[in-house]
Amino acid sequence: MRREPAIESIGIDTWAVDYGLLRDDALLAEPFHYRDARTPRGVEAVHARIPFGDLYARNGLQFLAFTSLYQLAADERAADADTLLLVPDLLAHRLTGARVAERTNASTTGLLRVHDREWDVALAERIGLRPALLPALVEPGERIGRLRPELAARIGADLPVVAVGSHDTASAVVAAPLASPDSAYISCGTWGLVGVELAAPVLTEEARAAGFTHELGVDGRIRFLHNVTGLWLLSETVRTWEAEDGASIDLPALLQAAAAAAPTVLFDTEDPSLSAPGDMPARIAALVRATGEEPPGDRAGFARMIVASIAQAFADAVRAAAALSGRSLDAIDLIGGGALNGLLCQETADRTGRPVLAGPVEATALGNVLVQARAAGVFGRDASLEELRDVVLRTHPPVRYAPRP
Ligand code: LFR
Repeated sequence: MRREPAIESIGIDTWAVDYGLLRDDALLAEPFHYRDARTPRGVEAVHARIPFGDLYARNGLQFLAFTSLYQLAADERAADADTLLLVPDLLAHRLTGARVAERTNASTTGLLRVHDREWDVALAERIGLRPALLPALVEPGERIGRLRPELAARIGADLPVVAVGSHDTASAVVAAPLASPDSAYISCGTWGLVGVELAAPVLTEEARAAGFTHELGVDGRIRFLHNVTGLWLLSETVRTWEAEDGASIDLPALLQAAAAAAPTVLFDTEDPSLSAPGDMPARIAALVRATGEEPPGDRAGFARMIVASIAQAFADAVRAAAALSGRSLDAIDLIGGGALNGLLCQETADRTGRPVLAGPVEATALGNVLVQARAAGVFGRDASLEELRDVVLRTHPPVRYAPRP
């Protein structure tokens, strides 16, 4: 039976690492996006004060130049602020007036200790940040506050804002079915977040060298994963072609043609030249030519090369996740928008030799809503993540892609 009960609460998730700085409740300036050229400026400043190996031992994060602590080290406005709020917390503050830091997303700042999951005050001071900027941490499921009265009046509902896995990837992993402990996940949108769920960190030299991160999940789980460049490469390419054509491109038709195109040369999706917005086809072609190969001359072939290269990077990361965590691998849950890309799912199955279970597509939204529903008592307040995932499996059966020989 379909039921459409009234809205009970609001839960907010967004991408990670980006933040706003407040003074006296007002934003000091528009937040920067992590793909902005400003972002890597702080890397040297931080590493001059604390080498990367020491950082990894404290925060367990893979090196990404846009991790909040590097951004903050290059942000002159931090000196004038009284509060730092990550994007979902900033939105929650606008809605409720409360200033909190939801823990899963806080774990992407680099300023949370991997061992006890509290703010690393000593690290903040060492990189010149006043610890008073860091708000109290809250867990997914905790109430952040109620709508400001003027907002409640405007929409005619006095709703609570409830903390969820406010890092979109944390919410997505809640809705990854993970039917066996040997399941890996790939949360695929702009990025592919490739990994496994763990109960305890794997802070080995090998994990550090392989770029594996320890982001926090809902219910204290650890998202042991590696950021792989995802469909960003395809969407930026399509954006460039659309600008050339002055017309929009039919993506499903392009992917269908790509699936029918001949297998192509691959390129390194992790090349730093591909991370900023811009003319993606030209940059990819330059990378391919630098290896002495020629990129496909038509768009279908080019799209196939992009998708297969992403799938290869996924396969490498899935294997690394299994080896580093000591798991054998029996299936891969590919969740998020990438689950709609049949070519990507099939190529990933082929290149890992494991079945890919695709979906749910709206994993992030589902994971967000499930945590709110649990907080509202829908499943019992102590329902486990496994019980929530069971709901996902029953309501969103995945599409199976078997590996081809
Ligand atoms: C995915 C994501 C990734 C994070 C990147 C930047 O949307 O949140 O998990 O590494 O965006 O925030």
